[in-house]
Amino acid sequence: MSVVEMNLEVICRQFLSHGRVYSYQPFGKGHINDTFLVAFSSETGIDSFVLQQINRNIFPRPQELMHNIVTVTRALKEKIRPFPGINKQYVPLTVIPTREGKWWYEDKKGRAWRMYNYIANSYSIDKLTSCSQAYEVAKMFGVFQKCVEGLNPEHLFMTIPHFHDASYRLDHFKKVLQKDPCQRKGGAKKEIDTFFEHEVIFKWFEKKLQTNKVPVRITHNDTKVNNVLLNRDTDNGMSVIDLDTVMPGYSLYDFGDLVRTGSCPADEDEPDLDRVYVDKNLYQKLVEGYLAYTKSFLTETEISMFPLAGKYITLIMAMRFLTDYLEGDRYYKVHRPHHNLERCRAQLALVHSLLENQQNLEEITRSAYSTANNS
Ligand code: ADP
Ligand code: GN1
Ligand code: MG
Repeated sequence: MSVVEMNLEVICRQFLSHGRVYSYQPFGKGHINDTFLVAFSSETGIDSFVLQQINRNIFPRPQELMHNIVTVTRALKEKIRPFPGINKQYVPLTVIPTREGKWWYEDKKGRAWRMYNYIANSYSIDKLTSCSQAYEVAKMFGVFQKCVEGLNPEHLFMTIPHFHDASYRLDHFKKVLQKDPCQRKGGAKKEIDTFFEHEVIFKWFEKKLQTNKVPVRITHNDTKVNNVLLNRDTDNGMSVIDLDTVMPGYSLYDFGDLVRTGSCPADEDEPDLDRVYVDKNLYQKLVEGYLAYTKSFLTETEISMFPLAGKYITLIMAMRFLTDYLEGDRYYKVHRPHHNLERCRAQLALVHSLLENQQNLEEITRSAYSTANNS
């Protein structure tokens, strides 16, 4: 569907009263929603907004999704102020209601739209290029965690049930494998075998969550590094975005996805697997940044499981990419043939490197914990 067919003018007017769409462009590199940067002109000048079409195949209940987002964005706005070194740079993501006072708009074709403030002078990156970026990105997700601490996880909806549930994902993967609807499994034999070799990691991690009584918190659940906005001039963290999967979960899911996307200097779909490995310096900065605002309330058990969390989440993500490949690329946006298979291969290469470096990561975590500030 082209942008013109979607009639962005009509959609924007549901949210903004006076003026006209001056320009618009597709925005960002997310795999899930369709995002547009819209410039809207009115008597007061030109203002920019972010308009998103929520992917209803993935989020069938926008009402529940937006309830979660509004709850959390309010908490972020209220609680952000007292933290040292954060309040001046932080620009909270704000949901712009429709003129009727709703949090999202359903058009005549049943498509769901929402609008956010545009966080100007910001950028997001798919892979980190410096230790200071690693620290900033992790710090922002730590701040996020600190701000939502006080909220009751039971007051949020599960926007995607079983999102990081490895047993559920594995079960689905096995069913798809059996059917092989697109006859693609022959080309992914090596990767499929690897999952069966690694099945034990899933079981072990899940058992540890249970036996260690790791607390359920409100978590972001999609802490990939491009879901933090950094300031163009200073590279400081500006905001945490992409709140669609904010729901009850474990802090280890968030730290794990940070490791997956932030400790590797290559893209998540890097075809040259020699470039996919865990950079220990980046890992260290992720631990330090995340702990800067969470050390005071995360349990020692949670922190001791940090080095396992990256492996667990990266393996789940590898399996989700492969499952989608086998199902015919129905979930993730793909940009070339076999893209999901390439993503899976890169993620498995990272799992391999994380396994090889397990002991180093444990040492780094212990030492970063003992020296981390406690804000
Ligand atoms: P997806 O769920 O598809 O990943 P995101 O909400 O992460 O969608 O948005 C995609 C990209 O758009 C982000 O990575 C970021 O670059 C940009 N973006 C999203 N919201 C904003 C905003 N409010 N201000 C500035 N940039 C934004
Ligand atoms: C999707 O929305 P985006 O692009 O930030 C996905 C995440 C995956 C990620 C892999 C709702 O995140 O779970 O980790 O792609 N989001 C959803 O890049 O499935
Ligand atoms: Mg995103």
